[in-house]
Order: sequence, then structure tokens, then C-alpha cells
Amino acid sequence: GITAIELADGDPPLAEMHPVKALFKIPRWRQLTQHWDFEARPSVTHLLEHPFIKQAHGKDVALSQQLATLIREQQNVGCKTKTKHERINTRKTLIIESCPDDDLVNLEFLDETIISHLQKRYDELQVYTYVGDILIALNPFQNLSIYSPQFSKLYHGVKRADNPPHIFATADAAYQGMVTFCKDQCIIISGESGAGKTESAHLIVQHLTFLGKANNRTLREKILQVNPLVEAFGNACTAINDNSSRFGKYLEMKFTPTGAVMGAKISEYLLEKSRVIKQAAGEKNFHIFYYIYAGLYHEDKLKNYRLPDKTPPRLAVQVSQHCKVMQDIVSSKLYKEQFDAIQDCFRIIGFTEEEVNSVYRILSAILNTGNIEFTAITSQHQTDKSEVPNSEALENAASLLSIGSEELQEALTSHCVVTRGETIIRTNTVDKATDVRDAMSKALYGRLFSWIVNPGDDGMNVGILDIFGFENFKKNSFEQLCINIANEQIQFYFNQHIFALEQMEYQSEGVDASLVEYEDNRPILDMFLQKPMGLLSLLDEESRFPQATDQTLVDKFEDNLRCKYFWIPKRVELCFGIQHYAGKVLYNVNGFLEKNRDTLPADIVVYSLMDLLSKMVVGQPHFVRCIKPNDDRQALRFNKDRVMVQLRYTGILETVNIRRQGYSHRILFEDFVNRYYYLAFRAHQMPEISKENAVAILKQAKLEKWVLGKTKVFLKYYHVEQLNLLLREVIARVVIMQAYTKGWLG
Ligand code: AD9
Ligand code: MG
Repeated sequence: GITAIELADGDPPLAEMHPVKALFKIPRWRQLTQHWDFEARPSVTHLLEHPFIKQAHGKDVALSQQLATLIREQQNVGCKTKTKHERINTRKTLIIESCPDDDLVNLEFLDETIISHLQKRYDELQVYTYVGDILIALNPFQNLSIYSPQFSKLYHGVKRADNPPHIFATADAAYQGMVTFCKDQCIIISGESGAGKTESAHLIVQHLTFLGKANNRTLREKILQVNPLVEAFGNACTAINDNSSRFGKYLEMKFTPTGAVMGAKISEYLLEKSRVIKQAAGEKNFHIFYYIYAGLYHEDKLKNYRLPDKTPPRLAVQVSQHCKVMQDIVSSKLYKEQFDAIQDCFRIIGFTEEEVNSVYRILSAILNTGNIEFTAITSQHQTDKSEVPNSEALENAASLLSIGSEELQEALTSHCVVTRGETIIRTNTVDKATDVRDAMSKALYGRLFSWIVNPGDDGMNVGILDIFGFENFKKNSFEQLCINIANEQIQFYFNQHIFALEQMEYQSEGVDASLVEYEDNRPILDMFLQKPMGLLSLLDEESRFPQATDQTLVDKFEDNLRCKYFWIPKRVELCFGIQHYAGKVLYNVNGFLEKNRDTLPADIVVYSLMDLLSKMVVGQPHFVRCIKPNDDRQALRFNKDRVMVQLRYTGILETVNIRRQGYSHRILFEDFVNRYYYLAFRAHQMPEISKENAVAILKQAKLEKWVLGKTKVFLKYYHVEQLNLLLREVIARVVIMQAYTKGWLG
């Protein structure tokens, strides 16, 4: 049923379930009647003048009195659309109704039209729109009141067309698919940085927890606390997003066969560990570092954890103002609140106090390690030796990690080499020791993160993939390359899914239809992943040469990668360019070799991603495409160009195109005849459901170029528009006749 919620004062309530639906057997009757609500609503006199009505036989029609009442109600609603405020208020009523532009596939094919529809919807705070089975989510950059439990109820187990598009509908479809077909489901959320992927993932978890009837309050709370906890450690403030995910997240929610939620499991991919030691200008370290400072300061526990009392360089946002920054951090109310929230998360999820203590100790050790400095010891024989002149940071770090400070110093300032079976200890230069120090911090943080995220075991599940979005900064490094390759893979998977489905449907219905051309990004992926000559293999190979430099790496790429997706720019030193599906990106190779040596070889990591994707292929996918309407993070600001670019590279335009140029509407004969018989038969003569009668309707409507499959009519988008238009006319005629015969129109 449809329930009216959030009615504006004075608006008449909408009937919960209307007889029209039953009478006409038109599932989306609201689509048809909505034109009477607003601008396009013809006046009664106008309708009476309509030639159809003049010819119509009054007795043909049997409609209920309620119908006429409805028409009056609808007319009343439409009367007050004067001021903007009122328009929005009235719109609130409509928020529960679906309409044709809920789904872009229903629109005429023009990029311009799509953009202006999205804009119009955005202006009215309709941030969600479908493209066939894909959900487009525009970031509202403000809190909307459409995520309450009432909304969860509204979207529970109903047909998609019954309500306006919503992220809950996508979660619901995944849940219903899982319960009905006993099949794993997967929701893939993509979009550029700051577009709203992580928020969408939260909302999906929220709705799934609602659907999975987690009666057990502890379990429900646990599931809801997982995300904030993991994000405190895995997210950070970047130039684009104050809460940017710096890792890929695959969250699986487990359900029993009857659909009760059992638990959740998170897998993390490619944590950007380099952030622990250094951040780009204007960016910050992972949230948790700031939280513990503010939190422990208030509890007067900074000393217990040996936290440095001057802002450690690793946390400094503006290095020149160390002291001020520290004051900003500890006096931040927000950080303090977040710290308390994280303490709660730890407790609810079931970490012991001792475990939490260890977490804080490791974090403090990482900060202290950052303060360890080295100076060169130059003696007659040795110039490549280093030592730690000021031992405070060293001692703090060692003590927090429960190791001896000499041991730690030794580990940082020397290394072992095995040559011809002999182990030799070599000393480290200052630079080398600094590298080792930083590598240690990154490794510590990486392990800590994995330990917190800690995977569980198997069951029937819905997986939610929320990865970092495509990034293109002024300066792009190894991290951006990894992130963008991951996005490239997601795009490939998306394409495959969309096109494979399309092809399967045509084949199974015996319809001969050529497929729409699309931008296949397989060649780019091959260029990255092929062995042994793909970019990542080349990078791994070069990382193994101790003598390799940034220049030799660039040369190697240049010599071996010959395709249109790769180029070496003439004027910029030590850079290479990649034509990604989402646009051109220039990468600076500075630090590539070292970063690749330090992490798992790039090859292995990207393989693990492939694993993830192959796991997803097993589950039924649902796609959420997040779009950022502007770069200023402002509500109600719609930048057409920016949206257009994102629609283009997320393949939305192509998807609309495919759905369009192909037969975007495939309707079972039964549904088709039920819906449109009125166009060729009399209202009270419900014809037999058959292919022949479907053809009779199509002919009567004078449509061309439709195709018949084995069980479905294949229609182009404009056929459906035409059919709906005709139907609307017939209904208008019927409604007026009804009102006439009942004496409603005097
Ligand atoms: V990144 O690739 O991790 O840097 P995301 O994850 O795509 O990015 P995120 O979900 O973090 O973006 O959204 C960015 C900000 O947009 C949030 O912090 C919110 O302030 C805002 N946002 C996004 N979606 C919503 C929403 N449905 N309602 C309200 C939202 N605000
Ligand atoms: Mg995110």
C-alpha cells in the first residue's frame, strides 16, 4: 500500500489504496493521474470540449463514485503551487508518489534532457533517480528527513514503482532477491571522491539491519557501530572530502535462510598507509590520531600513553604553527565527541579494555616514532652511519611497543644482508634510517587496522562494496594509481554486467537485436595487468633492481607500453599520463619504486582485488552511482558541467543509451495486455491474455518497430510514452464521462 507521510499542513491526505488501481489494473496509475495535479492538468471545461468525450458513450463506463472524489481532491492539491515555499510543501506530499522522470530511461534521449531532469529533481530535493535498475544518488550536502524508520517501513517489500527512487529501495531489492532466490547479492557503490559512497553504504546497512529484524538489540548496535569504528581508523580529511575513505571496504551482512540478520564482516583493501607519515598540503592524518589527543587530553591521560606534548609533525596541518595546532586539536569539541563515540564503539563491539589500551599505545608509538630523528656519524672509515641524538622519542616508542630502546635503535640504523650464505650487518645512512622508520610506522598502522577490521566466517549474505572514488589531483602519485586502477576494475565489472544481461535477455527471448557500442575499458585494464609486460609487472620488476631510479622507471614504461592509453608528456619531468575511463590523469613517478617495495607488490594487491570482483560476480549485483553536484560541498547547488562529466565517465549516459536504443521495455504479454487492453478493447471486455491480443493493441495504437519475443513484447522507450499518452487520453475521457453520468459536473 501507499502511505502518506510528511504531509504539509493543509494538504488533503492521499488515499491509501485507491480503487482506480483495481479498476484499471494500471500499476503506475499515479503516473497517469499526476498530470492532473500540476501544471499540465487540463481544466474540466477543457476536457468536456475534448472530441473524445463528445463522442463517448456514457453508458459504456462503470466507475465508482470515489473516483470522482479523487479527481476533486487532486484538483485541490494542484491549486496551491504559487510560492516556492508552498511548492516545496506541496512537493512533500508528492515525495511518496512516483512519476515518469523517476527513471531516466523513460525520458527522451538527449544528454541535455537528462541533465535538466536531474537538475529539476535536485532542486526539489529528489536526490535519487533510476536508470533502469541502477540508482543515481546526487549528494544533497545537507541532512534530509527521508531516512527515518518510517521510510524504512515505506520501502519494505513493495514494488519499486510504488515509491519514488530511494537508496532503501535498492537495499530492499537486494534483500528481497536474497530471500526469494536464496542468492547472494552485492551492492556496488561508485562515484568520485566526496560523491556520497560511504554515506550510501551506511544507509544501506541501516535499512538491511531494519529488514533483517535484528531484534537482538546488541547485535543491531554492533552492526551499526562497525562502520564508524572502522572509519575512524581508515578515513581522513582530504582536500576534497572531510571524511574521505582511504581504503576499499567490502562489507558483508550475513543472514539466516529466513532473512534474519546474523552479523557483519568487513574486508579492507589497499589502506593508504603512507598517510600515517605524510599528508599533502591541507590534508590530515587518519581521524583516530586527533580523536585520541582530544579524548585523552580531557581524561588527563596524555602522559599515560606517552603522547608527545608538542604537535607531532605527523599530525600537523600547518607545520609552522605547531603549538597552536596542538591547542586546536585538544580543544576541539568535535574530536572529543568522536573520541567518546569511538570508545562506545569499542565497547559495544566487544573489545576489552586491555585491547583498547593496546590500540592507543600503538597509535602513540607511531606518533613518537615520527619524532625520532637521525644524525650522521662521520668517522675516518665510515660515512654511512647514523644515530639517534635525542633519545626521548626513541625511548617512548620502544617502551610503548614493549621493546628495548637499543634494540629499536639498532633496527632503525642497520640492516642485514645475506651474501653467499653469510649474514652481514650493514649500517644505514640517515636517509635510509628515515625510510626504515617510516616503513615501520606504516607497517604498524596497517597491522593495527587489519586487526581491528578482523574478518569473521560464512553464511548467506548481502555484500556492500564502498571503495575510494576515482581521484585526479594536481599531483598524483602511487596511491592515486592504485585507487584509479581499482575504479577501472569496478567499471569493467559494471560494463560486463550491464551488457551481459542485455545480451542474455535478447537471446533467451529469441530476439535479434544488435548491441549498442560502448566504451570497453578492457584494453586499459590489460595495459595495467598483463603479465609480464603490463604496467604493474614492469613496476614490480623495476622495484627489484637496487639501482633503479625514477628515470629508469619512466624509461622502462616508455619502452614497453605502447598503446593509446599511455603517454609520456613532453614538458613535465618524470611523469606519465594515463587515459582512464574517467579521464586523463598525469602521474608523477617520484616515490613509486619505494612505495611499491614497501607495500605488497602492486601485482599481488591488484590480484586480491580481482578476487573480490570474482566473488561479486557470483552474487546478483545492484549498482549505486553517486554523483557530486558541485565541488563546494554546498546544498542545492547543481553544476551542470560537473554532473555531465560524471554521468559520462560512470557510463550512465551509455547505460541510458543502451536501455534506449535497445528495447528498453520488455513487458510480459500478460502485463502488457492487462495494462493496455483499454486501447483496443472496451473497458468491461477484459480480453484473453495472448500474444495475438498484445499485437492487436500495438496495431490499434499504430505503433511500429516493436518486436515480439517468446513471452514478452519488446518496446522502445518512445513506444511506451506513446502508449501511456493514449491511455491517459482514454482515462481522461472515462473519468469525465463518469463524473458526468454521476452528476458531478452539474
Ligand atoms: V571518498 O571517495 O571516501 O573521499 P565518498 O565516500 O564518496 O568519498 P562520503 O560518503 O564521505 O563520500 O560523502 C561526503 C560528504 O557528503 C559526507 O560527509 C556528507 O556531508 C555528504 N553526504 C553524502 N551523502 C549524503 C546524504 N545522503 N545525506 C546528507 C550526504 N549528506
Ligand atoms: Mg568514502
